[in-house]
Amino acid sequence: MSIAKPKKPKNKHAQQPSTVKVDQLVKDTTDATGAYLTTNQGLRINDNQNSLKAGERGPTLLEDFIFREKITHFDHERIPERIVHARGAAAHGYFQVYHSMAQYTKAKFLQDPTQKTPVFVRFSTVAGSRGSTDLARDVRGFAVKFYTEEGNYDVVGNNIPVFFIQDAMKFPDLVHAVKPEPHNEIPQAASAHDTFWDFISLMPEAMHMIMWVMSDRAIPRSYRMMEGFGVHTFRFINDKGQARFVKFHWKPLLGTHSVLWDEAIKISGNDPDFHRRDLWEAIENGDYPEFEFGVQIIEEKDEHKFGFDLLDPTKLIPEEMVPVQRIGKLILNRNPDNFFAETEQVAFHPGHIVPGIDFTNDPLLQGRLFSYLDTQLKRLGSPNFHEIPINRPIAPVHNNQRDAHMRQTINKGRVAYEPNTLAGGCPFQATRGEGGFASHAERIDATKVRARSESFFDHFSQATLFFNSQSAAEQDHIVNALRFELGKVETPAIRERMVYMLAQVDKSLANRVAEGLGISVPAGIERDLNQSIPADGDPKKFQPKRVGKNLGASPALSMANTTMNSIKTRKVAVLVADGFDAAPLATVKQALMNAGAQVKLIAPRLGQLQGNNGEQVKIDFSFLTCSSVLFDAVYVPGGEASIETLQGVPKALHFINEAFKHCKAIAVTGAAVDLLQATYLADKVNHASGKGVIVDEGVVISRDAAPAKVIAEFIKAIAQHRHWSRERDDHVPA
Ligand code: HDD
Repeated sequence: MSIAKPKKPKNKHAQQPSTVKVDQLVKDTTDATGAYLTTNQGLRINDNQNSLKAGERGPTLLEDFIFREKITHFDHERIPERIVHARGAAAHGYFQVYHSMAQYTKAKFLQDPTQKTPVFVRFSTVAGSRGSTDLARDVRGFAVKFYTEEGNYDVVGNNIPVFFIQDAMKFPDLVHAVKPEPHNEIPQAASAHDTFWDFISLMPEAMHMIMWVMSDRAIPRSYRMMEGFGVHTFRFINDKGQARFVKFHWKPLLGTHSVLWDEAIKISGNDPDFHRRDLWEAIENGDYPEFEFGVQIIEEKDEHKFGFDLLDPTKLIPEEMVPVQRIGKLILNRNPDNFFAETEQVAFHPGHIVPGIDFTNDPLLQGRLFSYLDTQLKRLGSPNFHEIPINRPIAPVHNNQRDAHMRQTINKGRVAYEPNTLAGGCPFQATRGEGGFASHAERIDATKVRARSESFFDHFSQATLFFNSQSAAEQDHIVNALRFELGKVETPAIRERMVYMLAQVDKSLANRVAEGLGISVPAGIERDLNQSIPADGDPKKFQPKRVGKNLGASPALSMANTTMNSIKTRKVAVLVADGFDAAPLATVKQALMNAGAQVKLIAPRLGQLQGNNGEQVKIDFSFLTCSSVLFDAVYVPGGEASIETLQGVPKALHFINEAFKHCKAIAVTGAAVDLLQATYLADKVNHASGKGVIVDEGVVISRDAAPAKVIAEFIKAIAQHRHWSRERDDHVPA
């Protein structure tokens, strides 16, 4: 028998004589233009310069309620920073699906290609505090809040598709190990210290993730140029109740690009806000960051066909095995108005979910489902954090939760329970057909155990697959990163344990790292590793086992295979002094800008400079206020007088050498070719003594060619991102 839906009872208050409603009289205070300065009670302030005193030279009076209100508010301005992912930057935007995904999921925001779902995305680093550098070697957070009409849905992911640990039980240990050491709070935002590597060297399951964080993925060029991943396997559920497994991906349309470690540490000094600024400026310039949403869908019957467990968050599904279908696009087109109100107070939670999407039993995900709500209570101070504007769903919220700190909603009526008759049964439950969330009815027949499935025990195969899939340059960078990180470790036994672990991934990798550390790979270290198993566990099961079979490679794992067809939003430095060659500069600049690049003029001093045709140009930076590491490419136009000046400016020569060292595209025209004689690119000039355009490992040289030819080669060289063959040139000291 079906029960008729209860009707909303008439609001008794509506029949009462109308009274003045204060909430309707409250003014919008978001814009202070033309407004008086007031206290928080709305009292206009007459003197914001002086506290109230007993005489001009007398003591301040306790009576000064204006002063006390101001200082009290100030004293309480900080809220606890996020325990992880404290440092971040965010943006608003929207998401649009390309075609209906109804076959796989009933999630409404994935049905209609004409519908735009608002989103708020926060990118972050994990280990550092709020004020730490953006360029730390670290995993980047990639958290997306979809404001759907069925409620908020959060994909709280990272820029790396796997994680350090398999069970949330180990998360506090991992985070304690990577954070600054507790006795002296050193080092900030860095994993290169003893406690991190002590822990990792005892956790074979971390080895796949370690390959990723030691790769250049951990030092992205921009938040706009990194991939994102949901990491865990989730479920898609369609309206027939059919479930499939799904992995989520974000693919940046500008490709996946990184900086070099030497650059990262220099950027950290030059501009610790590098990624935050880059995101902000791109949006202000109208270069809206774009990511495609990708899914890997796996039928339930195929759950066990992969040779690893889909519930194990230290594993990925190679794209060559299950292709990523790109199903929609995310566009970030608006900067926040207020960092604290939005970026700092936004509260993500993997448990914010909508009908059509569900969890799996991944033990890391299961633990996260507890942690995020708990952390919001601590950080935002109240279970009413969902009422903070940035967290408010666009879907209507009705329930019987009441009161608590800072409650904003003024609920009406006497009923705050369910079932009820006094409010006509409202608010009432929704059937599945009406969008009511019903958990996927997974069959579970199990023994209660504190244990891990043996299907989680292969800790090295995918670490090896990742290493095998990297280009020679990428492998070199992993070796160097490990030499750096372990070189900062002071305890010899930790270094030895780590190279032993690396030997289980790849012998040559271990040998190269060991050589840099001046040690050799030890034969066995089982005794130490026994610490990381349960007290009654079988040590044999947990010992590292080197990968036997040939795993081949997954080309999708290498950034060498990423998109390299555009120079959009790339930053090009132009080095000039008075008397620069004005005509080619104007043509090259315009062509680069037409292709979407940003061009900045750098000179020995700020102000205006004069070209060889008398034209004045405004200088963006002096050599003192910027550095080559903040740019993607360098162009030096000719002009005898300009080049003569630059030859006497060591910072200009260093700029070119450093850009060369970091494998960036460089173009020089006219008399600027002579400037190269004073740099470590002198060899290139000697080769380039002929006419026309000479292109050598991303260096474009021309004394006399028409700018059009130079431009075409320069754009091609910038789009390549980096010219790694130059790295073997180790004579450049920059
Ligand atoms: Fe987490 C924040 C991503 C495992 C507990 N996590 C946080 C953020 C991201 C992730 C992107 C920042 C969100 C924002 O911008 O506000 N976390 C991940 C991923 C994980 C992961 C991809 C593994 C696949 N996290 C993880 C575990 C736990 C937590 C296993 C605890 C059991 N994470 C938290 C947290 C944070 C958090 C303590 C800190 C601040 C916050 O939640 O809001 O609850």
